[in-house]
Amino acid sequence: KKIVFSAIKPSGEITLGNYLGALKNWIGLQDEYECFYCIADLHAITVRQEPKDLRRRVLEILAIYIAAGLNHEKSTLFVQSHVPAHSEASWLLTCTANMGELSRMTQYKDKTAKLKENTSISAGLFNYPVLMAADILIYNTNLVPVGVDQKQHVELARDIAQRFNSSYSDTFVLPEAKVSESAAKIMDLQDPTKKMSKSDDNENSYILLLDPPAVIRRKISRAVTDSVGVVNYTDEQPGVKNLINIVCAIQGIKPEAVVAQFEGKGYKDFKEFVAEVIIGELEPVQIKVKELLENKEALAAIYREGAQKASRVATRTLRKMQKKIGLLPLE
Ligand code: AQP
Repeated sequence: KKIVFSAIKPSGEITLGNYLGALKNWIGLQDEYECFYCIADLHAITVRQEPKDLRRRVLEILAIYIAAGLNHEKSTLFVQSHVPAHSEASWLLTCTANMGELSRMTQYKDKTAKLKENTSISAGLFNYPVLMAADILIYNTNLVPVGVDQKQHVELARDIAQRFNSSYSDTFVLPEAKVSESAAKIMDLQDPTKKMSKSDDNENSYILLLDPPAVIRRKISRAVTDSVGVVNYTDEQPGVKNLINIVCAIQGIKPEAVVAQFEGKGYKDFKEFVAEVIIGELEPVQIKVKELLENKEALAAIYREGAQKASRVATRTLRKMQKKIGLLPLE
């Protein structure tokens, strides 16, 4: 079986963007591939997190994974920091990556550009793509299902793998990004020229997976559109286009079908429809999340088992890397 790896970082609550761009697409891969789905807590701490929020969110995200349809008997569900091989492999790959390629990563440039002047930037934020390369490579991953914003990082992982393979000898499988079409990039509801992000300061800019129906209705009704007043699927109307994309990603239909449905109708009707589509998708997941969070021991059993399964594979690759580099084995 080919191998799939993907992760979400608990740097905020999961958004509709994370769900449609990533998680929803992971579910269908479980039968065909051997899947490793991780909660990337080490990635979240590249910017400061409140310790108790971070702990709560990791468990919540595990519950969301399961509620959305990931099955721990088919896939390996685990927490990144529970598998030390990620950090160890990351250092080894830090010595393979170079400053130039890391400086060219657009996510790093965007994130640092947003920081206020004189805010110190952690070296972790700069090194983030190397840790991500380690995440992917230690499982011999073939496919990485991600949103389009992460495509560049997967390509970097591939470059680093290739370099390691040619400096030592064939070690890593070369991974490929798998980007879903309609949900590749869900945009910010307040500024549809930038992507929806969980760490945005303005809560109206995103829908959270756990937002109650009333909040979803309110946020969608406030979503920025335009003065055209007609539901069209075009770059000239990025706000409307984004709402159409959301519907398409949820219902698996084409934009033209949504446009046809709203011919002769205004944005109010359209937005009410979009909100109900989102609620219809998220409500059943929310109910299951609540149930799962009532039994924390059962969740702990799942992440413990996941860590064991992941560690077996990851440690094997790590040992291979150490040996090729020339580190003296302990045993
Ligand atoms: N707006 C989006 N549309 C489609 N896919 C998205 N993803 C993120 N935002 C969108 C995909 O979600 C997965 C998990 O992302 P992540 O948590 O690892 O990091 P991120 O891409 O940096 O996500 P955020 O929400 O923007 O987090 P912050 O604000 O903390 O940086 C990835 O597959 C990503 O492509």
